Amino acid sequence: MTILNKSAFLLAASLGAALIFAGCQASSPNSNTTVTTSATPPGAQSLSAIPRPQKIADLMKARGEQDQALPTLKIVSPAKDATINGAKVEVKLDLAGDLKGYMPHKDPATQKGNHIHVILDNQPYEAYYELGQPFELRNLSEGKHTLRVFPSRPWHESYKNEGAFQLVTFTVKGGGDATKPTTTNSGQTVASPAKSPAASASASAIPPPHEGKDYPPSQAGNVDPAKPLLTYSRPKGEYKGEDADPIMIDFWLLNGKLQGDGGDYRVRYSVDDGEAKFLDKWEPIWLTGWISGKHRVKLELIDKSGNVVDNGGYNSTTREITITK
Ligand SMILES: [Cu+2]
Repeated sequence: MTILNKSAFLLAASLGAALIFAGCQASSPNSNTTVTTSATPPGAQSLSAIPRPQKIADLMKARGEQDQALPTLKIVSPAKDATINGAKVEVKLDLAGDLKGYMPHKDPATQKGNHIHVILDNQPYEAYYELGQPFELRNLSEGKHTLRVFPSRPWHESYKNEGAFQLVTFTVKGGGDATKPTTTNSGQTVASPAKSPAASASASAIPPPHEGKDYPPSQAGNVDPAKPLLTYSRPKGEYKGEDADPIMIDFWLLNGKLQGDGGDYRVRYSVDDGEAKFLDKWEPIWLTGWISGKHRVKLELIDKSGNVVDNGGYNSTTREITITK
């Protein structure tokens, strides 16, 4: 930067700051009278990307070398193209690679920790913490399904190294029952149609339930694992309080490079069907400016011509999230 450019930049920056400051000052005395004529409609949301939050940078520092780990996964069960009788499928994974201390586990005190993102078909991921026990995919509908897995950090940012992501297709014969009770992620029954008093009395003697999830019906997309595949990971579910701003967008990209990484592809995202924005590097971003309520986040893999890359429908995914500030 030349000296002239630098001073022009500084001048522009200070002018900008002065304008913002002046704006604040000017608006406050009349705020009582101008509030109803404001140009901003109530509930409008303006999002902007910010650098990795300090909170997360601090977490990384506290983890030693873990963020430089190169964890790899192997799906031991279900086997590729397996046919499984019954609605329950056990997921068993082998974790290997250069782990540098990386190990999935939920800390009972904080309810946080390294975990695996487990994705059935194109449903929102489930978190899987204790790999010593299988993760149960329960109440699966009959037919073909896909399973995708990849390792994640406590703040849900995925590991993006070669071998971290795995996908298998399998088939369920004799599917699940939509009238089954709903269970939580840890497998505890939330609402059961019948429970005997004896079962409750001996509850403390029952070993803790496996991690798992009762799934609503879904089918596999017609996915070609050799073609570019975008896997939506975050955001999902509910965000409350200090977790509600900023919110991270993160994804897994298989068989393709983004333009900023020397490839041909782009990831297009939009929130609440608003203006489309592009991600040209495979890394998470953090968006700030969310307002309370339900929001739709859409992530798509786009080719050079600006079209969504077809791969079984998975390359265009929309999730609804709920924010409570
Ligand atoms: Cu996660």
